Amino acid sequence: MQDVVEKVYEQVVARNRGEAEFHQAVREVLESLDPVIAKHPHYADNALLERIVEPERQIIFRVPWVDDAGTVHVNRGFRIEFNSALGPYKGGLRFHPSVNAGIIKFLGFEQIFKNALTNQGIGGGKGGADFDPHGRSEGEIMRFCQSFMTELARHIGPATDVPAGDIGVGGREIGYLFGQYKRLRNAYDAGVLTGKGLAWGGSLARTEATGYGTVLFAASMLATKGETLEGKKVAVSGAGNVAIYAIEKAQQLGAVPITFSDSSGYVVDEAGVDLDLLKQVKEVERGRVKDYVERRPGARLVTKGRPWDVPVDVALPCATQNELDGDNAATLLRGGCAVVAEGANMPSTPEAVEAFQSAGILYAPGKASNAGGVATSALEMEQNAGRTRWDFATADAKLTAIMADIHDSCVAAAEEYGRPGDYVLGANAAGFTRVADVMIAHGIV
Ligand code: NDP
Ligand code: 2IT
Repeated sequence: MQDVVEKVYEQVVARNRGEAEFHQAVREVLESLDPVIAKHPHYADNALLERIVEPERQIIFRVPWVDDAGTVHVNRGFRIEFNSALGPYKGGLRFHPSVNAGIIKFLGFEQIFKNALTNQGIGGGKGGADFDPHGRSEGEIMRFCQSFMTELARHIGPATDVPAGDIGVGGREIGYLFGQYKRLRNAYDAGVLTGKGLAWGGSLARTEATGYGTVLFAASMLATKGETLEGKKVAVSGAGNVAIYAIEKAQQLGAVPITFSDSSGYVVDEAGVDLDLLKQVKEVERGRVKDYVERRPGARLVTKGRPWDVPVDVALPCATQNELDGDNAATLLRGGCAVVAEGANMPSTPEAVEAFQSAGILYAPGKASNAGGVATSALEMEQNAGRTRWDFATADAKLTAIMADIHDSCVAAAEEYGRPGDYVLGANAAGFTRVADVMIAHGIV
């Protein structure tokens, strides 16, 4: 990294001690900025880089709640309002026991550039809690969401900060969060949250959007080589919202997804994933991947290793950060994998990214390839503001156009800065310059 950029990184490490994921996300963006700053040195003026790595506001709060047995629990809630240059803070809420300030900061930081890539006037933020929803009853989930929103409500609003889902937060949780927000504010501000139910302000295609967008991005990358997804074997990790709809879109485009996973292991189904069964197990029954294997002859559950051990043409990591390391990348490459599109946020470690890039395969970082979710959230906000509702085809066509535009912006920026085909540089440079130009226009704030 150039000196000016390296200094910013060192400051981030010193000021945010122990927050390894945040350091990792910042480093990846700053490394991409070398050619950008070399060409346009004014982006380093007026401490712009120092400002962009510092959240505008960090809210940390107590979330007390009572379980079914009457025991009181205390979790920690977060909302990091990172950057509002382009619009209201926008980004999901994650409920997972691993949540801490560093994880929410890394997610919020990524979100700034991802949201800029969508070109929809949304700033970057993220939130969540170190609450583990696994094994909790419906009543416990509802009371937790109500307590979480009791504090969060004072910080958010349709023009201020608009949360949505992420790991552990889906349509059910957004419902409980919205119900409590409405009650506290006495206002039906539909645009305060996205990922809502279709009967109360949600958008068609939002549920599918992240997974669909990830696969559309993979297809766009392949198209630059004159290829398609038809007949390609695909490894998917995760079995949640993003993974399920990545599998659906991959199948629609003629590919054959053969794996998925959760924290108990991964499933290999060489005949191709039975999507109806997977949805039944995961969306309806909220079960584990073993429940799929028990009902699907030929499928097997593997409890050691990762889906990346299975030879495939395409890998779609759709579970969580750093779930694909350098060894996994080497295994994938040996097995013939030539395309990686990230549905999760930062699923590939720096060593894995380095391996993909030196092998010259098509590799898309999550902030580009998984932007379809937040893009469709912005479409939901647009419908809410207009008190209108589009049909599926309309929302889906807009999502498809946005993903194509993000792909082309990455390609153009990678070329502009001298590294054609480098989607990491392309995504970071295109996202950064959009945010930086507006921060300059707004003065030192
Ligand atoms: P879900 O909660 O719906 O699903 C998460 C899946 O990943 C589950 O199968 C879960 O298994 C697995 N998983 C989560 N954490 C771990 C872990 N530490 N180790 C192993 N498996 C794990 O979340 P989403 O599908 O919404 O999110 C998946 C990824 O996509 C995240 O990185 C998220 O940030 C990203 N993303 C999500 C968007 C969205 O619109 N929802 C938009 C853009 C990115 P288990 O149940 O066993 O924990
Ligand atoms: O990581 C992400 O982009 C999300 N979890 C979706 C955010 C949103 O506001 O829809």
